Amino acid sequence: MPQLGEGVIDWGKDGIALTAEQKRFYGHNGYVIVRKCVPESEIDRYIERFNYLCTADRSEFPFMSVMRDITLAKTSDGKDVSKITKIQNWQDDPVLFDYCRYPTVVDVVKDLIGTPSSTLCAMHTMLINKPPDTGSLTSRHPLHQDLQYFPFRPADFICCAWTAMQRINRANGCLVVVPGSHKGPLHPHAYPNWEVKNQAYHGIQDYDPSMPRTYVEMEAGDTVFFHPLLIHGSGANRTDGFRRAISCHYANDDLCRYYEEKTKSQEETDKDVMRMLELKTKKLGIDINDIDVDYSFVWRIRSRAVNGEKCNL
Ligand SMILES: O=C(O)CCC(=O)C(=O)O
Repeated sequence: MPQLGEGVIDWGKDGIALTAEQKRFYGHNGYVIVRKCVPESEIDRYIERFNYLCTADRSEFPFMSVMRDITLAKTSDGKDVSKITKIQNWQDDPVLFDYCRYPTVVDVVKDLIGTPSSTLCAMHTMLINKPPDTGSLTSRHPLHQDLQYFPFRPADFICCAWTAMQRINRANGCLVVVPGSHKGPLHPHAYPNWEVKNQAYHGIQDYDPSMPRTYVEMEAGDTVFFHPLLIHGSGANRTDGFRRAISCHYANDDLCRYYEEKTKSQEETDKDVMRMLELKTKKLGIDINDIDVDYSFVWRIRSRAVNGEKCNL
């Protein structure tokens, strides 16, 4: 029997959205796939909004970050949708935030990290537009654990929802997961030993390649929910089209708290994230070195309750 979320989650009982069997699958494997979780009509709205946000005046969304693939960045005018690989931190965008609040998604997350009355916070929002690989394999995402980036705990009350916005398979770079790896420790991360690499895409250093991997192939609207210690990544996009997915990391606001302790490798990741924030806020005329800002501050200003009112995060 899984021990995750002991005392809060009843793994033997059906939840609001998941059967007991689906919940147990998550407990054993660290992920569960819910097919057709988000309707295509919603996905179409998010795609339309993504296209708008890429070209819009960004001063309306000062904290949203727009990332470009390292090999495409130099060839772009910054607003060319085809060069944008990811938009993050769109928690204040009224259209995209509907994804974080989408009732089926929220119900599944409550089944995995809370109870029907738990307050959930959206901690990190992303829409990933994986570009066709330029030949440098920079469209890959190295194997990593999301907890590496998070200064809040306990890990068992954090969960990511990642929804395919189209058919996603091995050809266009589906997610790859190592089932059961969420039961292990947080491994040391660093930049991978690749010739060219994207900023803040850190990977596990002591990865054991003999661990069996599962390729998560999905159709539009299918959603995979996964634990923040689950080892995962994604392959290169070897097709001519973009591969899109939308995701939100949730934390149970009743049970999670910010946490100061970090490993040496987390200190390096945190520095990278802080450097990115520094560049962003400089453009807004704010020097974060002039104010007393720690790493948890970055997350406090991003987190948004998806139901109820946040008290802790
Ligand atoms: O969508 C992908 O390719 C992987 C995304 C991911 O794992 C991440 O951004 O942490």
